[in-house]
Amino acid sequence: MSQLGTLEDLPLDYRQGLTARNLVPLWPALRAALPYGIPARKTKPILWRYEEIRPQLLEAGRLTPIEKAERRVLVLANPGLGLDNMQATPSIYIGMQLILPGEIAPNHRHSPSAVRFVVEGEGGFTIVEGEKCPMEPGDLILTPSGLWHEHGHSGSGPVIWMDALDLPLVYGLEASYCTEGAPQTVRNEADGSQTRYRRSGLVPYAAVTRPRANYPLVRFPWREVKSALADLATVTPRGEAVRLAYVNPETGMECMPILGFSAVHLRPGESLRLPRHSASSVINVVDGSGTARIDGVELAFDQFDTMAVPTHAEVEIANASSTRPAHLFVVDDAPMQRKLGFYEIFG
Ligand code: 1HN
Repeated sequence: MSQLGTLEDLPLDYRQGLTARNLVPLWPALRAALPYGIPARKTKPILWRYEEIRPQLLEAGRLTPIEKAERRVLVLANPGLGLDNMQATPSIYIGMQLILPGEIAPNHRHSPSAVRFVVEGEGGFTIVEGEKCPMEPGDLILTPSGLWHEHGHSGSGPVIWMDALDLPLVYGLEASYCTEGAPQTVRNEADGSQTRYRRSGLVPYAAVTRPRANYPLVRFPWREVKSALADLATVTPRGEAVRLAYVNPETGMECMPILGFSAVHLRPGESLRLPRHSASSVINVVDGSGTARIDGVELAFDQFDTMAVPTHAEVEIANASSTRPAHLFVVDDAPMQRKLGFYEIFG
C-alpha cells in the first residue's frame, strides 16, 4: 500500500489550470472512494423511538390539514447522512405517515417504489391500481414504481404506517418524479390479489403458462406472516434465525426490484447474530422489546421503534422477554445490490 500523492503535492498553478477546465486528479481522492477492506460509511446505527414519533405525528395532524400535506409524514432522517436528505440509509427512505378518519391522501404514481408497513389503527386503506387493500397492523402493502395509489380512512382514531421507499436512490439518479391522477375507480374485487394468491404453493393456473406477473400480490397480511413464523419456529434449531422473505409468488424471487423485505421471529430469550452482508437495512419492531448491537452501538428497542443498519454492519439482536416472542420487520437494499452484481454475504 503505497502512500498516494495529495492535492497539496501539486503546484498551485497546475491545480488552478485543472479547475478552470473542469478536471480533477483522481489519485488524491482515490483511497476515499475505494478504501481497503470495508466501504466508508456515513450512515449511523441509530434508533427512532415510536414513543417520541407518535406525539409529534399527532401534533402534525392538528397543525397541518391533509390538503396542505398531500402525505402527512415525518421522515426518519439518519443524522450521519444529513437531516435534509431524507435518507435512513443511503438507499432507503423511511417515513411515518398519519391519516385521520375521513381523510384522503390523493391518487398519484411515481418512479420510486414504495411499501406501507402498518403500525397502528383500524379502518385505513390503500387503493393500488383499483384494488382496495385494507390496512391492518403489521400488513405490508406494495405500491411499486408506476402504479397508481391513494390512501383513505373509513374507521375512527388515527391510522399510522411506516413508508419505505427507494427514493434516495432514484432521486440520486435524477429519475424521481410523480404524476397526479383522478381518484381511482375501485374494482369490484376488494383485496383481489390476496384472494388469488391465498396460499403459498398455489398460483392461478394461467400464471404457469404466461410470462410472470411483476406484482401479482400487493398485500401481505401480518396475520399470515405471524402464523407462518410461529410454525417455522417449531422446526428451526436454536441459534438459527426464524426468518421469512416476502416474495413474488409467481417467481419465488424478491417482490420488488430494489428493496427487499423479511420478517424475523425472536423466540423467548433468543439472541441472534444476523449474517453480515453488503446491504443496508432498516428494522421496525412489530412487537416485543430487547437490544440490538449494530457495529458495536447498543440500542434498546421497544414495540414500533425503528433502527437503521449501515452496509457491512455487524448486527446482534436479543429478545428481552423470556416468555414472549418478539417480531421484527426488515427492509434492505439487497435486491438492488444483487442485480448490480456486488451483493456479498459474509456469514
Ligand atoms: C409517497 O407517494 C407516499 O404515497 C408517502 O403515501 C411518502 C415520500 C416521498 C415520495 C413519495 C404515499 C412519500 C411518497
